Amino acid sequence: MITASQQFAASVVAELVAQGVKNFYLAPGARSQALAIAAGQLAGAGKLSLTVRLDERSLAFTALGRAMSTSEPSVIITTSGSAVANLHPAVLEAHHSGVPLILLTADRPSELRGIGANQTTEQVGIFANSLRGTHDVPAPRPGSIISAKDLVATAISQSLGGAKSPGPVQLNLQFVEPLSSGEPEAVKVLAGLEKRPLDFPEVPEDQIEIEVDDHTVVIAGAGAGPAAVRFAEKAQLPMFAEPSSGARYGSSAITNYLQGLSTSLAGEIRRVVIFGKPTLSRPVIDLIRNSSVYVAKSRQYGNFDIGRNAIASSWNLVPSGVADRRWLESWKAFQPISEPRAILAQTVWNAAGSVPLLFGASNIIRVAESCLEPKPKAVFSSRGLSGIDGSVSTAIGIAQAGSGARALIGDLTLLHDAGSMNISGLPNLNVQLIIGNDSGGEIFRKLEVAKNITPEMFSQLFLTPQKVDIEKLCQAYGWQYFSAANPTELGLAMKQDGYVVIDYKL
Ligand SMILES: Cc1ncc(C[n+]2csc(CCOP(=O)(O)OP(=O)(O)O)c2C)c(N)n1
Repeated sequence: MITASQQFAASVVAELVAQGVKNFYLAPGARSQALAIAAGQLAGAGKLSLTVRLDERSLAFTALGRAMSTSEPSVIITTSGSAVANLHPAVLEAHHSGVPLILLTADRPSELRGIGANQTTEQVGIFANSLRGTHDVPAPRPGSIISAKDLVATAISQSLGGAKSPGPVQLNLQFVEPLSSGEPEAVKVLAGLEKRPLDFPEVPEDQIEIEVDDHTVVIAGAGAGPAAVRFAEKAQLPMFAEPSSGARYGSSAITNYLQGLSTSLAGEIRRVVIFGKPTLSRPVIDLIRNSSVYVAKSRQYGNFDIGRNAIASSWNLVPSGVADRRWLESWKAFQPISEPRAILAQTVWNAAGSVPLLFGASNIIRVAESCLEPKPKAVFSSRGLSGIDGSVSTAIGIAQAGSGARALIGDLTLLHDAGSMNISGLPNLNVQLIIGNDSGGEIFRKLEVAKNITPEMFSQLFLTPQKVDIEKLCQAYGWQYFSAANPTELGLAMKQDGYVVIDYKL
């Protein structure tokens, strides 16, 4: 027997594959069963990569990590109801950091909305303005099955950004009973489809020249990439590159620019040229607010203009002129900071090999900003919203892209996403979670609030000390556990393959 549900689901999934999408993520559920069957059939035939996880929140962050790493859209399949809402944190991060996702959210037919039907809510609009596109697709019924080809083409192109930045797209797919059947085989459906590769939008060719001098610096925030390095090196300018900029390398990169910004040298800066999205430190944001600003537009972050003072922006910036070498050299005078977190960050940063590194959003990436020597590296961090959520899953998704992953995160960041340590159903991957364990949220000590309340209150409301036995957590979820108290022990533990937690006591 062939059902309309299965026929439509098979064509949606097969069209996605035919049009170049490879990475699929599924959480179990009834309403989405036809999509699950189609994805399972194509995975069985080696036509797509399918990852099945129980918790939709973990699932979505895993898909996010894969898409961050590959720049290709990850497809996420869920059932109806709160399952869809569990995608929200990762959808927000994808929206704010320009990462392509395609959500296939199964739904009951629209006539059952608002009358108390089981597991039925307003799935259209649930993500508000965070989507590049939403399509509420009526349930396929015998004799009225819409063509999936154009729907899928639109979803892919919206997720890749078109004129905007890449981001999440929702296909809300209504299904009525019968919800599935064994036929048609999605593999056969795929065989009849025209194949084409993903069509990434071109970066516009517009270009402007920026005059540079001994009062100019380059700021490279998250996602800045090699363009920032090329600009800075050509003009011999100092470059302040955040750890997750993908630009913290080369002769222009400054190790401890934050210290420099606290000296009289800062007063020499009049002009800044920004690549990517800088978020980490107040002195850099203040500098942007108080300078003449030029912005390199980026596919991920669009036209970054935090001070609303950009004089000009363009997709391609070219320097006009060259600064005096002494200007660059004067910024290299500042030594890396030295403290236990810095030693941890340096040991991980300098570890041999080319394993991609994910920084959690807390203290360590801020310390890293002032101590990591320039070095080319694949680095990621969720700087769209700087959430401490989803870091374990994001690392797993990055690892799935092929080279493993190392995440350097705080202990609360680990616990926030501890459920993602459930690796049932996942293949053997090399994922190392390196925990800077200070038993709580030490980052809050840097906030003004720390001075405004008693230590007891501060501890209860902000530090939130934790006493979780991380070793037992690892045992329960099947991760290898290593405790490390110094760089040598850390170095040894980082040589281990598989799912590894390294508990580094700060
Ligand atoms: C989802 C989310 N919730 C809350 C926060 C606020 N927040 C920022 S850092 C932090 C504590 C992090 O603690 P930990 O991971 O142990 O790192 P540490 O500060 O000790 O380095 C919290 C709760 C956030 N960024 N994201």
